[in-house]
Amino acid sequence: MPYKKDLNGHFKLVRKVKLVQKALLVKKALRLSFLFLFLFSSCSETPVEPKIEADTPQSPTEVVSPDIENIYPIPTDVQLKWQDAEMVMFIHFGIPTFIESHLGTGTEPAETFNPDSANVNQWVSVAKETGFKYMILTAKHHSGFCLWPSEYTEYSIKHSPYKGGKGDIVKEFADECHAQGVSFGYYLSLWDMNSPLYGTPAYNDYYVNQTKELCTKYGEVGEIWLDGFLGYNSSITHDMFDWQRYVRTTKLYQPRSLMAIMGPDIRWVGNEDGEGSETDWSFRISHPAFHPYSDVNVWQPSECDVSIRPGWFYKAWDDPLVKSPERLVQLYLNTVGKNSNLLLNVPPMPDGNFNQIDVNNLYRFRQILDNMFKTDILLGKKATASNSRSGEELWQPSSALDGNPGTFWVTDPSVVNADLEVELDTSQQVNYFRVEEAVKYGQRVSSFEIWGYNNGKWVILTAGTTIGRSRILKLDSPVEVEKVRLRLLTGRGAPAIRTFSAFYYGG
Ligand code: FUL
Repeated sequence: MPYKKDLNGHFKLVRKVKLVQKALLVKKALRLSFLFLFLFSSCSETPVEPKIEADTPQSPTEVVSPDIENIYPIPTDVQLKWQDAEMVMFIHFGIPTFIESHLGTGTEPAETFNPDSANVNQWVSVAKETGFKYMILTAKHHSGFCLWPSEYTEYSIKHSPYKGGKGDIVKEFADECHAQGVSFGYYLSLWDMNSPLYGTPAYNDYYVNQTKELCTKYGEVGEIWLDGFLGYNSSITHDMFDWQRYVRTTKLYQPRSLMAIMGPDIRWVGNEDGEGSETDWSFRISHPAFHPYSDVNVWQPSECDVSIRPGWFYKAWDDPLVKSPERLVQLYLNTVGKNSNLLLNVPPMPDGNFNQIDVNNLYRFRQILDNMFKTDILLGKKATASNSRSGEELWQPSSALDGNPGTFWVTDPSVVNADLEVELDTSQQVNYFRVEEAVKYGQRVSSFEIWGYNNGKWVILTAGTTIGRSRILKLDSPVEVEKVRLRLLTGRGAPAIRTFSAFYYGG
């Protein structure tokens, strides 16, 4: 019951926040008692060395603004974590790695799959070091060939030369992900060119059995990709598949997994070019195929899949066409900057390694991003707002400028239209803005503007519709500003802004 689960997730969040608040209170009390001890001991004749608690700096996530009202739907804690992760790495590896086509026919012999190794350590390390916290491996792509020794088909790694037929790349990959603290995920293609059952009702059992294998043998699963592509036979249609059963089975064994595309938790953005939408709501009307109720809004954030190469599988002739670091940065801005997650495919070569060009471009991409967002011009600056919710210090404007994603500025419940103004110490050049809503209480803002003040006048610099988990806006050219203003125009309720930041990046 995903709707109920949403609420459960929320209650868990509330409990978590309350626990953190309690812990902070205890910490405060401890500090006070140490102070009291210190004062008391300094009055006595024999000075006692006061035992003062080492001042451990609080990690920013320890401090959170108090709860506000939800504007439904809201994310589960797992969805929120996934959205905050921003980037997922896709690994397409299989029969097409060893042939010319990107699809195969389902009839290539299993021996075709013949990698020297599967350098899972490199895949996961590169992903982790360049900022990808989730990964998805094509356990089975459209050819039907399985990278694990499935009990339900002979078309798998067990009949390939890899490790003399004793190999299991899903296991190697999952183990490495778990060891490095990266979330393990898999893609299990629905379209199966090898299975004689495909297109018959019995295929549902086959698919569910393979789902069970993947959900029970490889530890915790993060994201599962359920591609909606059914192949080119027009007589095979979506209503021939038991989507509800796939969801039930998956959630039974992996209740905290996120089912993407033809699943209830993550939605496809609608293209495979890494292009987010100008207006992106992280929810939509429930889908009758995989939600057990109809006509209600459900939280389902978007994801943009795209390959670092022209195709999904590695082809040596694509080497000169690997996306440049600058193009990867653009993809980040067009996806994460538009309230979506970036799902970037990096396909290993037939020898089981990433190509060095892909690796170099990924590290350079990371370096550019880090430089771009290194210095937040608005961090800790003086801020005022046309309205702020009274009663809590952590709901005030400074909470949007403290670099802490757990705190936010929020207006009174009835105030949707509001300004947040920030004054800089000296005038500064700026060309990027980043705004984030506290979406754990629901997504609210539907239009906003950003203004800049210089030489005695305010001018509008940029504008947008939705904000959501993250919105990044790039100005055509840098401008000099003494003050900036975030103007929230319309929305579904009181705006709750956890981040308002600005950067200058000259490239
Ligand atoms: C598509 C598939 O047809 C492609 O081969 C690829 O796997 C992509 C991620 O999804 O629908």
